[in-house]
Amino acid sequence: MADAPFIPLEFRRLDEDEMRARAAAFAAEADRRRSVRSFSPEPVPVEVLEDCIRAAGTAPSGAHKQPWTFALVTDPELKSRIRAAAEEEERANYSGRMNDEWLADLQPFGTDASKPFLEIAPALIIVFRHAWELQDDGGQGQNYYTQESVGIASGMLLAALNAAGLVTLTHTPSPMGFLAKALDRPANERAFLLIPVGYPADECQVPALARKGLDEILVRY
Ligand code: IYR
Repeated sequence: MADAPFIPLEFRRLDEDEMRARAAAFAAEADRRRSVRSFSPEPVPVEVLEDCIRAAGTAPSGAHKQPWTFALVTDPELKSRIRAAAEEEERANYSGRMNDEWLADLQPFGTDASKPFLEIAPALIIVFRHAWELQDDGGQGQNYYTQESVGIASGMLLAALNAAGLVTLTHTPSPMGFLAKALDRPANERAFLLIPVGYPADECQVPALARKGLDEILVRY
């Protein structure tokens, strides 16, 4: 038997009309989210970011180990250092580490090794994955399904930030080992995603993309 105490589930049953309305509204709001690379420097309310991180931290995780840390960076000097280190990796990526097919696939997005948004965006959230559990006595414990757990938490974070009226980019200037170093994270933490957050620049443009329709992503049995 489980030795964790069990408590009654708090569950609010919605009537069907409300379910339909909420599901449709959430889908429409998710569909308005776009990855943004052109940010306004305008600061964002820190409480909003904290609530979004709070929401991310409710994600399910393997054995409820909650194997994540969210580093919130607003310090301009630290953002500059992160930009410089990220651009160094990206220069190596764009000039050899990414193959021709990869570069061709990125062509429509017009990306290159220059990452000014890392300095311009008012906040960066770096999501760290705990590859193993650092115990209070310094020992190493096991974590489980950390990619899945941190992936879910990151998705919830992006959805929460979108719902709060902010824009984001999921950025992966790989390899991202420089982030644990720059932020002095403990030995068990691996950078998983770097998420610039803010408002879009006035002149912000995004690629004209089409999303797959439901018929292309849903198989029914
Ligand atoms: N990390 C690089 C390259 C890049 C890769 C993929 I896959 C993208 O969807 C976008 C960019 C960069 O951020 O430029």
